Amino acid sequence: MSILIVDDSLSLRFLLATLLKKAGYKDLLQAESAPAAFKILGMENNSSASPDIDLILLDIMMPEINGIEACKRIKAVESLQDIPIIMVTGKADNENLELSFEAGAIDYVVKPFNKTELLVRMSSVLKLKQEMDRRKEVTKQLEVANRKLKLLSSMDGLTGIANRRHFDETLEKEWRRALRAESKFSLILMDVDSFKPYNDHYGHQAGDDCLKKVAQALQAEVKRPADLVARYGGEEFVVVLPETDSMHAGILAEKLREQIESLQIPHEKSQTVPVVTCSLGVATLKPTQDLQSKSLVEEADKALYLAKRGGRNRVVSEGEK
Ligand code: GH3
Ligand code: MG
Ligand code: MG
Repeated sequence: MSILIVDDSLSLRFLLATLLKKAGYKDLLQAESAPAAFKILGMENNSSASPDIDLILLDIMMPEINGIEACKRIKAVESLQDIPIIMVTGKADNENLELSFEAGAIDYVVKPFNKTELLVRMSSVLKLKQEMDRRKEVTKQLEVANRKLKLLSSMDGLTGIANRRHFDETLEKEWRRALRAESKFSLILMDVDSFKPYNDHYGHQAGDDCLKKVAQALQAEVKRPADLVARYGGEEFVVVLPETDSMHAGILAEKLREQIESLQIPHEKSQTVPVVTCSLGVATLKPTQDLQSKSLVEEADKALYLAKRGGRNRVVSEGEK
C-alpha cells in the first residue's frame, strides 16, 4: 500500500508522513512540487507502466503548477487514471471544491486537518480502490477465459483446425460477401480414401493420428488469409476459397491431393496405392440472390462422389456454374 504525498511545505509533508506512519501506512513517497510528483509517477518519459501507488494526497496551493492543474494532468494519463487523489487545502471554498472534483479528485480535506477525519477518508478511498482493482482483475480473467472459450468452440478437438461450426459460419459470411462483390467463390470437399479399412487394419488410434497429419498438411498448403480449412466431419475436410475461380481451385485441390499422397502414410488395405490418399471435389459458383450457400457444398459433394466413382485419389471439378 503506497501513498504519495505532494505538498510544497516541508513541515506539512513531515506532519502528514508522521501521522500516516503512526496509523500503519509504511510505504510513503513525498514530492515537494507537481513536477516532482510527475517524475515519481513516470509522466516525464511517457512511460505506460503504472507505478505502484494506491493513493495521492495532493496540495492545492503550490507554486509553479497548482494541485488542481496537477490533478488534471495526472488524470489525463490512462495508466494513472485509477489512482485516487484526495485534495489537501488550506482554503475550503466552494470554488476550489468544485474545481477539484472537476479535475478528477475523489475527496477533499482541509488543513489543519482533523487526524481522525483524514484517516477515515483515506481508509474508505483505499477500500474503494481495492474493490475496483479486484473487479478489474476479475474482468480481465473473464476476458481471457472468454477468448479461450471462443477459440475452443470454433476448433476441432482432434486435429486443432477449424471445426464444422466455424466452417458453417465462415461459409455464410463469405457467401454474402461474394454476393455483394459479385465475385466467384470456390469450395473443395475432400475425403480420405478407404479410411474404414485403415481403421480396421491399423486401429482407431492410428486412424486419429492419420487424420491429424492430413489436417496439418492441408492447413500448411492453404495460405491465403481469407481461405479456411476445416474438418467437415469424420474423415472429410473442406476448404473455403473466396474470390477463387474454378481453375485456381482445381490447381490447389491437385496440390492438396499430392501433398496427402506424399505424406507416405502406409495403407496396405487401400484400393489405390499402398499409402493414404484422398479424393477431392471442387465446385465454383458466383453467388446470386436465388442461390443458397449450401448449393456450393452440394455441387462439391457431387464432384467428390464422381472422384470416388472414378477410382479415388483424384480431383474432379464441377466447373464454373
Ligand atoms: P471411401 O474411400 O469411399 O471414402 O471409403 P471410406 O472407408 O473412407 O469411407 P466410410 O465412410 O465407409 O468410412 C469412414 C470411416 O472413417 C469410418 C469411421 O470409423 C472413420 N472415422 C470417422 N471419423 C473418425 C475419427 O475421428 N477417427 C478415426 N480413427 N476414424 C474415423
Ligand atoms: Mg467419408
Ligand atoms: Mg472416406
